[in-house]
Amino acid sequence: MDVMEELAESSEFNESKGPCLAFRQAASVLKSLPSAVRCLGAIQGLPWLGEHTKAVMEEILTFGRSFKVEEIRCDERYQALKLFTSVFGVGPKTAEKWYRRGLRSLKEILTEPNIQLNRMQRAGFLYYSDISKAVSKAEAEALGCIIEETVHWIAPDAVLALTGGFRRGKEYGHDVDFLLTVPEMGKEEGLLLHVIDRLRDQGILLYCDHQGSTFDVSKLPSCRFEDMDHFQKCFLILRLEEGQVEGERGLQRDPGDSRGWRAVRVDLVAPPVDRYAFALLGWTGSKQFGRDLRTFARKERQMLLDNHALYDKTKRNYSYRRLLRRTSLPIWVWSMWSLGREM
Ligand code: 8DG
Ligand code: MN
Ligand code: MN
Repeated sequence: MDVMEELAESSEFNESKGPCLAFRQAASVLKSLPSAVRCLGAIQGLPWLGEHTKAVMEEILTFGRSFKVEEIRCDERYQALKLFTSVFGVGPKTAEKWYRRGLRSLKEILTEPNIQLNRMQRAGFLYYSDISKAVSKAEAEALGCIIEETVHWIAPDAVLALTGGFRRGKEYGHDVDFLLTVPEMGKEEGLLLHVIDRLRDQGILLYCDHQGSTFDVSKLPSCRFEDMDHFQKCFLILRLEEGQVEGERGLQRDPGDSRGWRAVRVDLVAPPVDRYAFALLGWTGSKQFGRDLRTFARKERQMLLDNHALYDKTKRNYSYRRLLRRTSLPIWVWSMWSLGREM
């Protein structure tokens, strides 16, 4: 399945959206199987496995490796784009631009005089070795305690939830995602800014990119999964001290590193309380699961679902609580999970 992720990534770099999605779907189906595939017969009848995927799997089952994937791994362009996009703030477009200018390593980018990095990319390079290391569950929990204390010091009735991969039970993640809100509508606006100020005062805010809310109540839910949601949010880099992490392993870092702290990427999202359920569902992920759930809503239920709302196209209305109960959204979620979609 890692092979499928690599094929998806390579298609993404080539801007081949169809194949990219197909390989991601294949990867998530394979991940959801109870055991490793040992023969082609084992994947007969499974959804989302197209000819391309089957051909790659046949190669692996026959020769123990895929020549197509090996070719990609050796490809100079793939290697460079993969390296460049591993920097926080660098997307495929910027990576491609750098590649076209003949740049191949991170050092070359940093020493090339004509390259202007934006603030996010500068932070990405500055903390590169830390934020490219996986974040453990113990580290995520430690950050959860810090943020919870900060949030509750400001608003004792605030609600905070750990989302993203850790909410799905993953042991490691590339960042830590949180959702926060308050029972009184509109109050969440100021809360997030206040939290950021407090983290800064505590000396643990290494980087902050705050995005105000662009949420428009009158807009229908978006059909495109690629559209980001419009809630107020911030992408942070926080400083986590060694003593704050429980467990024998402590901080994830290099063996010779004696700093006693590491940098961690954190996302905070602050939806208004009446959108909390939809935001929680969306931000729990996985991306593939979110995409499938929206397709299911549209095709099987004639409804539009996104991170803000669920809209009934046949009745042309939203009615959040009633709709949530009537359409049994929690039951869809449960049944799709139990059908083995990627966790
Ligand atoms: P990881 O960090 O452990 O690698 O995985 P993850 O937690 O699943 O991925 P993520 O990139 O941190 O995003 C968490 C989930 O949030 C992801 O499944 C998709 C969803 N999501 C939204 N809106 C947005 C958004 O605006 N940006 C990002 N990055 N993710 C979003 O619903
Ligand atoms: Mn995450
Ligand atoms: Mn995230």
